Amino acid sequence: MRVITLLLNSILPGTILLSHAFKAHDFKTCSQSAFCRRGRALAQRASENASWSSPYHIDAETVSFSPSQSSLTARVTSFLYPEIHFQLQVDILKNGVVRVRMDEIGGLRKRYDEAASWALISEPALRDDDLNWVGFKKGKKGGVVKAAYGGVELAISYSPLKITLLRNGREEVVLNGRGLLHMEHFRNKPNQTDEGEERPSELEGEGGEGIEGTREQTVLKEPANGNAWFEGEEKDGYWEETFLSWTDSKPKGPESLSLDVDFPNHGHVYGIPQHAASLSLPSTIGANPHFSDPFRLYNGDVFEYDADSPVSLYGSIPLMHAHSAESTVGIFNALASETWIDILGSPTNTSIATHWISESGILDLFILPGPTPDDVFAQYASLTGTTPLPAHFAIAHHQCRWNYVSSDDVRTVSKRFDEDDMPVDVIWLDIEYSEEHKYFIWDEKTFPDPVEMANDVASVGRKMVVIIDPHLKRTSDYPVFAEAEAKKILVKKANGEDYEGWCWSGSSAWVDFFHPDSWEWWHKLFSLTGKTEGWRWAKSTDTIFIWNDMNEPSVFNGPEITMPKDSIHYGGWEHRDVHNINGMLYHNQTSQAVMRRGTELKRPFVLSRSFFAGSQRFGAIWTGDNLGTWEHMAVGIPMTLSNGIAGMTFAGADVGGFFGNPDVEMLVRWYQVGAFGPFFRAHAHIDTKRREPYLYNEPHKSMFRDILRLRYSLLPMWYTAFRETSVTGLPLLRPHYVVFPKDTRGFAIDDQYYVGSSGLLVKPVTSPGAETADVYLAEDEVYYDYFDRQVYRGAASGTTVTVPAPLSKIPLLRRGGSIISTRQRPRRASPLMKNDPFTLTIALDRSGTSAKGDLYLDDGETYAFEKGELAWRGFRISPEHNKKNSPLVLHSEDLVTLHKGNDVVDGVQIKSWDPRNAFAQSIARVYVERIAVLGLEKEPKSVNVVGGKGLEWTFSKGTGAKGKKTGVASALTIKAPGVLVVEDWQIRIEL
Ligand code: NBV
Repeated sequence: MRVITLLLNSILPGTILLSHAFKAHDFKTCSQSAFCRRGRALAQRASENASWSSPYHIDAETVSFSPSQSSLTARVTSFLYPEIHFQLQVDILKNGVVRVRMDEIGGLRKRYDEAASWALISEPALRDDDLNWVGFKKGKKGGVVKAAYGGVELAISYSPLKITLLRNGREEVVLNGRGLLHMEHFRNKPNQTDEGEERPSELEGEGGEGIEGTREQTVLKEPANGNAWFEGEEKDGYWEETFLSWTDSKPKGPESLSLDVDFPNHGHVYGIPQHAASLSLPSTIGANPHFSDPFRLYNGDVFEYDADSPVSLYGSIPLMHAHSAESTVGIFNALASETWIDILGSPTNTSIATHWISESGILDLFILPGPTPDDVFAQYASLTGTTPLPAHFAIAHHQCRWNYVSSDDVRTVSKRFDEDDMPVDVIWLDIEYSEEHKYFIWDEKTFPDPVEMANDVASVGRKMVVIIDPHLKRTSDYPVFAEAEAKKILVKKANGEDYEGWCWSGSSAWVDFFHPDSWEWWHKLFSLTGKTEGWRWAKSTDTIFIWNDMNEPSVFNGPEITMPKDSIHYGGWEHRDVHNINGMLYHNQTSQAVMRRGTELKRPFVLSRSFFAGSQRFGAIWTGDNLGTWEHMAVGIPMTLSNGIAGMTFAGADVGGFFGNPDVEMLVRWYQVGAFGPFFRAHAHIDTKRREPYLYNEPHKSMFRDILRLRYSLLPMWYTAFRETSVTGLPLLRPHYVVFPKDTRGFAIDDQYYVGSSGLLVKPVTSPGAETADVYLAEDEVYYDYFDRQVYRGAASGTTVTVPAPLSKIPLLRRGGSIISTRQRPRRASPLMKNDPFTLTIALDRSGTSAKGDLYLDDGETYAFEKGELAWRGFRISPEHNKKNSPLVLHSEDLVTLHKGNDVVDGVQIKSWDPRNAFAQSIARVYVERIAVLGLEKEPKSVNVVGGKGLEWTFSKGTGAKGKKTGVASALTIKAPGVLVVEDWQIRIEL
């Protein structure tokens, strides 16, 4: 903190110093946010009024259907304001997803309606061409329409308006069942506010540039019977509100949206990241003092956040899963404005009521019908996309610090890793590389030779990541600012002038990435070809990748450390409408810039702090400024799991904690957590002691080395898992409810997880002094300790086993039935492993005879894989025949050929698949150096390559996989089997 204050002192003039900055009280609670107060008060009135009924109803004569009956439109009116109408549209999409949209018709102004267009990969298609389609039909008695499809039924009741998704007659999702729907219509501002304050008349009726379809300004009559029972007595914060020293002018007046979304038959909800909270989300109404406020989604730079709280952090994804043993369903509420979500679980834990309150925007909600978690992932991925296959180095080990202070410091860090035989792929540079925080511009005093530095780092296969923050120092000698100003692409203040705020660079401006003119220009800055006009980052190389921090955006002297809500973006939209998307657009454009900067398209790597639904398409995120405490280490796991639930699976927390000086025990454990997370980066605040792993003494130094080497040996597994998520949208880290959706005992488990489909079950230790760890096994299957082959047996009803976990060891089990490919040669950086041989480890399942796994490989940096330049191998062991003591045969197969017949294999465009493609040929000599088979019942009689030679092997006696046995598993080790990884072969084990 001291250093931050010093830094701030040096960049900010005198007394505006942020004595108030970076504290919990800098951020609003619901009671400090007028629309949230209004929304919660509405819910309160509803709960206290037994005869409460939603005033919103469908005007029956306006109901119409699309020709295919997959889309319904209708006019909705509230009894309270008969002159105001809303257009409702309910679409049933191709994959069974239901989209519900509602907007005011001909309102005085226009509600923001573009959030979904930024989040979605494309406009989703209607279920038009489905032959078995039974579309919307009016109910016999009227007053309800129904559509039945794919095992579910959608029922829309007219009055009050209610939308229900049913499965086998059971209610799965109910919208407006409790009557909390309220789309505050646009109104005329009275000349005087309730507080008696005069308002400038020119703000009245402003909708912003280019917004069409506004209604004549009519003065609405108050309903005769009064609306106070519904809207409340007070016009609370309709036209203006003040928080600390900031006043938010609200030229559009009240326009909030409230909706209850209930899950009458689901006891757990997950998702809506990012919060430091458990995976299974707690109730926000009730006794828990940490969760007395609703979960908030409002991207913010939250300093030293609490490890157990509904406070909004850096990113927002309005995606929620609801889960029970019977089904999983999802909700994607495509809103980009500040949003609060109350959650109320029933005392019996069998139903959950949620209430979503957003400041602005149209209703645009997607119901994902499931019924399995995997289905919900696929449905969400079909809307917002998946994490593309990253550049291979990005999944390796990253070393960061605020700051490596000079190019020689960088060289030394890289060298020190080598001297201690610790692998690392990326050295990062934080903001101090730049001259006066003018990003892109190297501080020549400390970084006189950036290109040579990057090349030196690259000489051992390493990359660099350099930070580019979005605040631009407002000085004409900074070409990035000068060009942006000249192009008129900066965010504006409410009065139309360029917005100015304070950040690291002092007085700063922000590019409006909603402005299409900013896109090509931003890409050009990164060009390495020199074939562009204007300024570009010439002092860069293609081994330098990018980190986008502070893109919520963080503004030191702004309300809640961000931009005022009445700032104006392209199209005249207010910042309040688009706040949660802002960071994603920056991430998107940087990612495209990096992808296109050379002569050939290359996979980009851009880390972003802020994110929204769809951000997974643009790179990785991290969980921001955590603390070096056990508590923060622990909560990083459910946070990463929650991000994965919401599609943002390429995520991780700062290893070691950003703030503070973790002791060595904590740091070793944190590396273990990081090594089993998708994004694995050590990072530390400028005020902390250096803590690179080579700085420690034995025995800890070896522990760090071992865990880093373990990560590297498992990179083939991680890359294969990334391939899978890039195709399916399934998260890389899978919590229990995802893997065992019917096992109620696992629904709240969030401190252990499976990695992809590899069968690895991880239970990181996150408390001091541990010698053992309890691991929950949800199934009747054999599990093997990764390191010593100790056998643990699960039970169909679930059971907990105790696994030794001394400091040197992360509790890590292999699920019986899995085959994992590793590379065991220690290297300095992952590109140097390209031609290394593989080890296959086969963990036989409880039958003692079967297991399978896959291995995906490609060049790791280009898009040639989309044209079939790849190898996707399947390994499978099974008995040769059904008789007792049958030999076991291990098959190596080409999975693309097995999937052939489709032009597209799992999303990979393969026109005419050639297993001998150029990439496969480039690794044609890469061989399998060892095969281990765990859990054989007895020593083999012989082992040979089918059609080839007999092989050398050793057998270590031990427990077989069959039956309820414990002890150390038997292990057959086949050394140098002489088989090639990209070829088909079979190995026969005679028993
Ligand atoms: O750029 C400095 C830091 C960075 O190290 C950290 O990872 C970000 O989350 N940045 C925030 C700004 C200042 C934090 C106090």
